[in-house]
Amino acid sequence: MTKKISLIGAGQIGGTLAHLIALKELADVVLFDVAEGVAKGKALDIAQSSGVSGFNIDLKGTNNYEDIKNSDVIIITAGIPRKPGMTRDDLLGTNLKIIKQVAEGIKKNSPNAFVICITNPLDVIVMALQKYSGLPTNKVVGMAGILDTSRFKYFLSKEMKVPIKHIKSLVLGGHGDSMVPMQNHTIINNNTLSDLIKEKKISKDKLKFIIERTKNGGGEIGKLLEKGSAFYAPAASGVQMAESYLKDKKEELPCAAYLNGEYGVKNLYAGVPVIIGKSGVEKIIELDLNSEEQKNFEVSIKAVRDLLASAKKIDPKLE
Ligand code: TXD
Repeated sequence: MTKKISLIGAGQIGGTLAHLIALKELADVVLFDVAEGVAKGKALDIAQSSGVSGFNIDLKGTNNYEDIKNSDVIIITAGIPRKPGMTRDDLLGTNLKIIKQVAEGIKKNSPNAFVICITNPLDVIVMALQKYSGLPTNKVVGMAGILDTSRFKYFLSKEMKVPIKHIKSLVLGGHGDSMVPMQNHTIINNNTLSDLIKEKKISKDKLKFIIERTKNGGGEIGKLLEKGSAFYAPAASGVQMAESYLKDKKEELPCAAYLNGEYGVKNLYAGVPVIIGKSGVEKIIELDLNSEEQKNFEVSIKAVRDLLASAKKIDPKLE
């Protein structure tokens, strides 16, 4: 039977998600947005490309939550994106209100779906989504680590002149400024990044520059675009998570997942490697961190906790 993916938010990322899902024939697509015309217009436009691309799935645009009934996967991008100069955290108040409505729509219409949240500020919004919806924590997950890792891999591949497929990497922690690239878990042509630094194949300064550029990856694009923020790479990252779930691929992917003691963290969403298969988040992979990675991870966790405290001030129900 054809699977169903509902996309809540039909903006830049939502539209790109719909197109990628269609091209891969991953599932039928429902595009939901409060801006009804945008959802319907994009669904129709993509559907009309099937004559050229040859895909055979249904696409529907809507502003009615009943249309998301019985979704296998729901991907949320509803919210306002960053404007130049804004931090992800500036988005908190508005996006919390939006996510509450979305959570209620999902709870009522499609409580068995695997839900992937993309809306920023990611770690706190995904936590709020899980609390507001009451869905099990293994079925609510956030997308950020795949994107941060992909950006890191891209910059490394350009610097080291190595095809990106020959690079394996992992970025841990919160999305953006507090992410933690893992040097011992970054493998370039069978060598760890730590070894490559020792062998002077890449200088510490170059690596520092790449890490900073990765952390600021979204900001750099936002500045160039002037309006809106990155959407191609974020959408590709969301699709990888949906595909691993729908096809039970059990891929190991860095995602914002609910920690209940893992990494010494309780009752918080943070970016860690997880296995995604037919049961959702099937396992959290606990890596050995060296002291510097541990320190950076703790800074990252503190940033998420601080922002969560601000969220709780806005809505005490998040306690
Ligand atoms: O790594 C990551 N997680 C991210 C996250 C990478 C890039 C961008 N990231 C965030 O995704 C960004 O900061 C935003 O919070 C979301 C969505 O980004 P996008 O670029 O797609 O934003 P758009 O184009 O403004 O689209 C948002 C849509 C828009 O069409 C609104 O009408 C709609 O959300 N919207 C709603 N839909 C449903 N329900 C409600 N309440 C609603 N409010 C706005």
